[in-house]
Amino acid sequence: MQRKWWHGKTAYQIYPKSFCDSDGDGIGDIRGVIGKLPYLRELGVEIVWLSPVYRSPLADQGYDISDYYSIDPRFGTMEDMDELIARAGEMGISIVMDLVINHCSDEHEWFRKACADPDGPYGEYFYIREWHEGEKLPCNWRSYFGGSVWDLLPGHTDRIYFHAFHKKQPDLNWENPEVRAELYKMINWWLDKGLGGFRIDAIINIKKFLPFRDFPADREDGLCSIRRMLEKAQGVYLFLDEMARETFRPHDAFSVGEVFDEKEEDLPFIIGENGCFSTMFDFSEKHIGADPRGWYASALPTPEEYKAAVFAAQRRCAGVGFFSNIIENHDEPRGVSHYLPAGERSDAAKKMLGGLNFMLRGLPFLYQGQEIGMENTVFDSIGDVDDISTLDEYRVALDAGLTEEQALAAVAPFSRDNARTPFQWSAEANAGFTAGTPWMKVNPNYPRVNLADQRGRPDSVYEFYRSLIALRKSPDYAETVVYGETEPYLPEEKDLMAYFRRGDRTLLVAGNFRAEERTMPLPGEIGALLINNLPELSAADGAVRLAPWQFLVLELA
Ligand code: TEU
Repeated sequence: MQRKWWHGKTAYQIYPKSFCDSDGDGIGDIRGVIGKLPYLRELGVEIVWLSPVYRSPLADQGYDISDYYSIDPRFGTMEDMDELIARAGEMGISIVMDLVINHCSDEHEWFRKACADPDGPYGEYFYIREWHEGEKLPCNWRSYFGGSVWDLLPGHTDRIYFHAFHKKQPDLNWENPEVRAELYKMINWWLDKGLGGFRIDAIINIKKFLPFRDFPADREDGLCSIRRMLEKAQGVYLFLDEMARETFRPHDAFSVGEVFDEKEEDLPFIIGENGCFSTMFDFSEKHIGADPRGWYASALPTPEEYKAAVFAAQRRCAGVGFFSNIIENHDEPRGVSHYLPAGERSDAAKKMLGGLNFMLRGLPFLYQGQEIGMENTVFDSIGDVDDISTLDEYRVALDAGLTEEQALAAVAPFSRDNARTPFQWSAEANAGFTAGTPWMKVNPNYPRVNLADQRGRPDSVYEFYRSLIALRKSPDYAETVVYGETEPYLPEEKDLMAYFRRGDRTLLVAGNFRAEERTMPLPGEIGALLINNLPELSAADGAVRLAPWQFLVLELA
């Protein structure tokens, strides 16, 4: 496998709105990130992905861009952004921005021009169709945030436009070469500034299954999940390969795709040696327990399901490329609340889950707050919810007959807002996030879970993550930790997740995924104990006793 500059690094996602507020307006900003660069260096991360900070009405928190060439004033200025890229660079940190190019905002100039003259050139930038009251829509696909993908074109009664996500996020027409050229120009403009690369949003959606047509309805609304069309659409990799050729490759830029539902045979085109992206997120765990009826009917993953999904993903990418491994992001609940049994919030369990994920082959991506064990938040009422996706799922739950109280309780564990509460820096007011009023309520657990309490405390979740990152970088072990193959160990043992990493050394990674002690036979002599999330190790007679939630990285002799 050809070595790349980013392979051995640890990546970190920042959700700028909730990271650090430098000016007291209650909204995190770029200057807040600049102020925390020394923190990020102390943690040891070297690639930092910022969720969108471009100019935006923030209908979907910045995933609705109205100007790709400017920074939203709420986040700062272009000078701030340039300074962030430069200062991070001096510290050995590459800044990666979000690339939201499946759609733009309905407030983008292109869409405004399309509305003003749908038959003119900008009409071709979007999917606009003629339609008259009472007529059937071109297709019955349900948008990700609920309702039809079609809406009336603003200012018109006889035109409609397509949006896979919110109606304020009209899809760009990638079939139009002019659109692609405009987007590539913009990408290169950013890369020329010295940006490390991009995380590419919702990218699998850019190829539509055309001409538009219906699929069998899967809910009572008569619509069908838009994922049905993704299964049929062919040729997305032609677009992506062109984009890579025109932008990422000449810059040797890092790119991580938000790719869902990929087919196994497509993996080499996506993340292989000449793939269109450097890497893509492994989302296979995200769909465990998902019910087509909606969040209200979905179940949380069990440890066995989690383990099976992770091992299957490791098998799929072996010999092909690197997945980016996560337990959470800004679209998901907190990993420790999602993958650990309900109510389990011990530091040991949090470290075990983080360690099992971090030590997999691939690029570890931490999400802000994961390193201190941040948990899902509490919603006292639906009024506490900001996220459009959660509001939609709440409505779906009500439509299914749940009471308001039941609906809130049912969607809360899946809410994207769980990950979007402000970072918990300290036990001071607003968790030290802002001197003003935070745009979103701070998780009430911040006096218990915060960075100030954990920094320098050797048994904290934070110091545990630092030791994982240090191991990944250590000259003696990097080769194996980064490039070693993954081989499951005793995969049929219930609630034990263990695997080898085989490189120039052999490591055994093991986590006891339950609140009871157990014994695990050892496949060889222990050469060295590299990581232990508990103070003791008890090994004798070719076996090791694992305390509840114990996590170990052992080097075998
Ligand atoms: O997400 C794309 C996506 O398909 C899902 O993660 C989806 O947002 C989620 O399942 C809904 O609950 C990306 C971004 O990560 C997300 O924040 C944006 O809302 C979305 O694209 C639109 O840009």
